[in-house]
Amino acid sequence: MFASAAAAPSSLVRVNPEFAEAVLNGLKQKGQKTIPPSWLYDEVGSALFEVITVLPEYGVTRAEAGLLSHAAEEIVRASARPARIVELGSGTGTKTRHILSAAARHQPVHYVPIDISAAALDNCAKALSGMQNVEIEPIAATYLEGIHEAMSSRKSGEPVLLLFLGSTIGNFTRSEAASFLTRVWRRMRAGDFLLLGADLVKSRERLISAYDDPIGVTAAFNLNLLARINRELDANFDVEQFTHQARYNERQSRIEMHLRSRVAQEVRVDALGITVKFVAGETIWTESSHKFRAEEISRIGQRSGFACVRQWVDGDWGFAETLFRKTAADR
Ligand code: AVJ
Repeated sequence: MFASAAAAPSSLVRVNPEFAEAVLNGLKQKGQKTIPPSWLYDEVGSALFEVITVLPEYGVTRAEAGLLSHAAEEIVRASARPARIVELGSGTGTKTRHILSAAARHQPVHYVPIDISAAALDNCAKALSGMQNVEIEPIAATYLEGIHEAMSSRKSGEPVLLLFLGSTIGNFTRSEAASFLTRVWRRMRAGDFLLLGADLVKSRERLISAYDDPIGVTAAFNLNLLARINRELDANFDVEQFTHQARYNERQSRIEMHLRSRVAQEVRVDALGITVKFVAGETIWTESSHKFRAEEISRIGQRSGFACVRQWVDGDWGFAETLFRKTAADR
């Protein structure tokens, strides 16, 4: 086990035990080293991700914002003019603003962003604070715990629109995505809606330049994970001895981000009391970003118990917004 007081880092930052455990498990496992993508988003990583969303090569966020701004009124009408809108991941609220203002034209709206990061919730609440007719009730929790809380604190009979945007679903494998949506379905009530944003399959060239942009923002976003391990877990990664790599796995239609060791090297992680060996060319796998076919998204939702109400597709970039409804209380 890692948690020994004697090996505590010299920095004043308190060690996040979940981060410590993820890094320990990920770097000590035999074969492919892996660290889950949620750890890319410390303060620096989140700021770099915001830059990624405005890069010309990364069309994901622009495509979704365009869809939401054009279809907001339709989405709100198709989801029974919801008075309670719950969102997984709070982001900066820029995309959600379109939906909120369309819904708030009909009636006062409660907006419930769910995020593990209290800082992210704060930013989101600040960004959306001035909105007419919108009351914000943030929940700091994991997605599934947060949904449970957001669903049970509603007024009886009040249907919910749940937003899961940005293609965050793409971080799951296909089978994980289906079981996650089943768990979401269980926490919802009949008559509730789910709006799911997902990035679509496109050419290898577009995907590689979206995830390995020419000015290196995505590389910095990925490499920051090593700098974060240095900062928070007292490690001595020489960040310059690693490179960012984006691979397209055609069979799984997903981008895989890796951090590749340029040379054979050893790295100490003092807070964990371990030394990690890398052979030249060995990688840490830091993210998978799955790309879907539009019909596939409705099928995944249907397999989890939802009825597909409608889909909006941006054909220029290739992004889909799919609206699902929970029709019955059990299946
Ligand atoms: C936030 C998970 C949707 O997969 O496109 C962007 C994260 N990683 N560039 C994505 C990301 C590298 C992003 N998601």
